[in-house]
Amino acid sequence: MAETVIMVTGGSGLVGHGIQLALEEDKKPNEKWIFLSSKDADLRNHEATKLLFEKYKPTHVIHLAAKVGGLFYNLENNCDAYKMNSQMNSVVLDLCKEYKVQKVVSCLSTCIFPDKTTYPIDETMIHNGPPHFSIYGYGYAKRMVDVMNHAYNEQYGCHFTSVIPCNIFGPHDNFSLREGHVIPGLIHKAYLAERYDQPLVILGTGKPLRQFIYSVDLGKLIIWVLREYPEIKPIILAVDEKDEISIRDAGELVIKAFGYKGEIVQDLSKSEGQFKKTASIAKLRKYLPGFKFTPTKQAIEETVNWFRKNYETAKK
Ligand code: NAP
Ligand code: GFB
Repeated sequence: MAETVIMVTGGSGLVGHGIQLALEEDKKPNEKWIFLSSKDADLRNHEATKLLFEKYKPTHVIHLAAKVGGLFYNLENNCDAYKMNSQMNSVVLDLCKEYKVQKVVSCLSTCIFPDKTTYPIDETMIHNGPPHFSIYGYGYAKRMVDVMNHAYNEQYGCHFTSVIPCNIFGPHDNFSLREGHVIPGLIHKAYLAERYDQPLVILGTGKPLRQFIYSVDLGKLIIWVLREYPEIKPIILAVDEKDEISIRDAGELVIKAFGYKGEIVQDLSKSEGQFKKTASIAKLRKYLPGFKFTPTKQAIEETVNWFRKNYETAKK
């Protein structure tokens, strides 16, 4: 059987490690997996990236690479977020077409849906109105991936598709207090609060709602999309709507996982971003009715343990 060569751009990040962890129990003999980081090439540079395609001749690509940040990064960097992500996406998809890659799975995000919307959000709603002001740069760059997927398929017959994850967390996350997402941010702050006996600050009221998916669960689902999902249209990969929790709930789970007994302070001076972006996984459930997600409490405990063990080398 011909070998399948799967090149994962952005493979050194949170989701890339989620896929690597998922593969530990699901490797196939004829699959060769290559996990890239920016050290292999800056994917905004067409020539440097072409050398990677020349070297690996991938039959499949999972395109994760992106300039990713939480609410506070995106609020201040909408222009850079648009520019860097749209450059990477154009270079990668064009080379996938040039090298006749059999299938490409790219990554969007539930934060790119219209801010003014009905709930639950579903895959048909991506382009129905502007995204939330806090992430329009990143949001439009991601939406153009869906547009390019359809255009490459229509004009050149390419099999390019995309997944739309909700908020993700897990080992190898970006724990930066300035640029990271909420769960790694709270884990990092709880670690410092415990170590230096200082209050744990939760930004905002804690009322906004989020669906949080464990990176290993997402890794399993992305592997399934690569191997089995037949459509060009995107598919939402999130936990069930009923498992949506508030930021405050997430904070409580982090504090419990640490056994933190200190003071918790709210900083109401900061923006809270989107109040909710509840996404439906009805389409995923049609394909995978029995898929089981790791309980959020257990996933946060595992991430806290990972962070404690890897504090010195964790991205922060
Ligand atoms: P991440 O941990 O920040 O990793 C980003 C990856 O992209 C890293 O491997 C990084 O390489 C690589 N990269 C960044 N700029 C690059 C460049 N110019 N050239 C080559 N590689 C570059 O991100 P993540 O959280 O795993 O996100 C993976 C995908 O999921 C992204 O497309 C993101 O938009 C999407 N997503 C993330 C979330 C979330 O909550 N985290 C939610 C929804 C969707 P280095 O390691 O060398 O920097
Ligand atoms: O994960 P996050 O930064 O981004 O979550 P989004 C922001 C929410 O968590 C806001 C609250 O309601 C914040 O007020 N929050 C509380 C905190 N404490 C903290 C903290 O210490 N750090 C952070 N960051 N937030 C992201 C997009 O939006 O959604 C990304 O910016 C990505 O591009 C992701 O697509 C899925 O969930 O608001």
